[in-house]
Amino acid sequence: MAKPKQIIRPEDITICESTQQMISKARRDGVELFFDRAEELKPCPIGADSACCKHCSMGPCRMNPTDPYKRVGVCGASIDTIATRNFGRMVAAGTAAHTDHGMAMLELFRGVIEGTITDFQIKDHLKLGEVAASLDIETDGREIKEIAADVYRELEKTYTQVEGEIPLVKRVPAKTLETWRREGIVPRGAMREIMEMMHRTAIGVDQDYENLTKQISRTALADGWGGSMVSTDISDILFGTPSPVEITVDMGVLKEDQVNIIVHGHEPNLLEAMMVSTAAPSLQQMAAEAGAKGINLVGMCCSGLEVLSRHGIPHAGNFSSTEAALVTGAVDAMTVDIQCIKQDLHKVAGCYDTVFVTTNYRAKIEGAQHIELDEHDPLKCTDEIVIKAISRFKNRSHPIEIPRRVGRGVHGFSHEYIKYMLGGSFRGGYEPLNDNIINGRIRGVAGVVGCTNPRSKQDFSHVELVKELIKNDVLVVQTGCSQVALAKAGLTTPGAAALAGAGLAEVCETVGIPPVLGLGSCVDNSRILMAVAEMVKTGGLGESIADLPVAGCAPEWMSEKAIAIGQYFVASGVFTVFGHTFPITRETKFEKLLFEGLASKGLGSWGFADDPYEMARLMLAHIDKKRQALGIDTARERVLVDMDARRGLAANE
Ligand code: BF8
Repeated sequence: MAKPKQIIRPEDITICESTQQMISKARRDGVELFFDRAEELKPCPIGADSACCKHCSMGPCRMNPTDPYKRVGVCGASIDTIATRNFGRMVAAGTAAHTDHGMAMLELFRGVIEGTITDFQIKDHLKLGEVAASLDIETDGREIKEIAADVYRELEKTYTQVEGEIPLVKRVPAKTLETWRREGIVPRGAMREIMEMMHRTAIGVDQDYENLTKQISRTALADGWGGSMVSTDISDILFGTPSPVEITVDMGVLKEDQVNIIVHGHEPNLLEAMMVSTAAPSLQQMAAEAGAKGINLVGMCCSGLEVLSRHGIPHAGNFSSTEAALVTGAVDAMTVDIQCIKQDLHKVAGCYDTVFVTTNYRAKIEGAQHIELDEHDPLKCTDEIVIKAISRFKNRSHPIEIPRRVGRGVHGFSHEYIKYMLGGSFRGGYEPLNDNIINGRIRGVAGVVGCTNPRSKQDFSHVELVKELIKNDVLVVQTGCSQVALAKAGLTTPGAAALAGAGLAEVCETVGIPPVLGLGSCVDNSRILMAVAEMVKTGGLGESIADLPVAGCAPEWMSEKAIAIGQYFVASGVFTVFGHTFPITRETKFEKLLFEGLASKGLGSWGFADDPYEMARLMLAHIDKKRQALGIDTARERVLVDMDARRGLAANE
């Protein structure tokens, strides 16, 4: 007799109560979600350990992960060559995603400068000036468009520069850059680095795992200090640099009596255009005539985080909740552009007659309706989608069940705002942050970022890890789906300082900030790079990023983009822990290089843990080790550190 299929309880799949509720509803409705497939489809054990090479037709060659040096591939490739190649291609793909997104933003910027695109403008002149100054572009007495044209030309090199160093490495602390130069990993343009990465990982090319790892770092750095940073800078220039804003998250932001439109994806232009369409009096009128009390625009994933940070647009949930939101039956339209769009959203949307639209020529879904966003006339696309959503509202035929939960928080902390909030308008700078780290009120800073993954309980590791960190006086900065998990759990409110250790709580209460700062989408990890660069330049905490008492973590990662981000943090000098799974064969030379060897070269290192308490332990141990090396491990008594003392500390290293 066949064994009865075990039904997993929703509370074992996710700690997000709204998603739990929708998993139950989907089961009642007979709708399959990705959680179900994650249960059915066991991951390939050889692939999970990166012990398979399929880059030519002599294979695929499978190694034995439990005895990795027992055999080699048909061509003779060792486990180290194979795993490094696989890792390199993940970094290349992740870097390509971020840099192609950044390039799209740059093209939009060029259209605005040339006057061919008129629906978007240069909104943040201050940021334009700062970006220009950081690239040594003269701004005094010049027209905005002239400055912008020069900024465009410099930033284009981030992609196209065939030799030399990309312009944005000017922002890297001197000693970190010196290490990169010594290691030969200063990036050229991303196109060159990705091309070389793909070439060197093809059959019969680079078969020295250490040499390959250098190209892996260089490619990832072309993402973090290149394509992602360009994306953040240009999005700020065009749409405004975020500053703290009160936000709402979770599925309770959907409204039964309104036309609900969810924008999911990554490029902010679609949502910015959608904001204009949904506010248009003619479409508001059309919605009212259909019986709606309004048009409710809501974001998901990173698109949602871009506009949550800039404009306080409500956010319905992170990656693992995108199908679940459709199960409410309340979504009249969902639009998607690029990245992290599950193919089955189209099918789930179909079960509830939700209008599902792809909008970008680079990311169509077989069978799904496509209405392309043309930046020269963006409202043509967004108006059409709003009209379709109104029509679906009018003809709603499915019972609606919206979870009531709404989380609140304060988000929108850019690295520029961190400077201002800690220093005030007279003393804007990172000195107060560094001082509070030196005097021990703040033990260190942690970036907790990244995805959710159906193979680990949704949001659980994010929330537990962050609670552990703040309890131990670690200030947490966040991007991506992680911050949505924390916002739902109420940890991005200033009141969450009550959960922090005494030192961190005192700083948060004095400044009026949460202990967990949401910095934006995944490309905005570049804001974390800028923040750590500022910390080094401010002084007192060492000379390179690798000296800082900081650590990073992506507890529930799933995307190749996360691997690229992890590698650029590691190559920048940050100890970076990934949770639940790591694409490597254990007990190999490549593993030793990533987890120990890179740090001995002056870079950061990778860490891995399967539960959030162990992740926190690893990160705290690293932060304490760095504090000890800086000679500030005993500085927990409240010493006031002035500039002289800070210089003294730096000189004593
Ligand atoms: O870039 S955190 S699941 S949405 S990959 Fe995707 Fe991961 Fe979310 Fe944004 Ni980032």
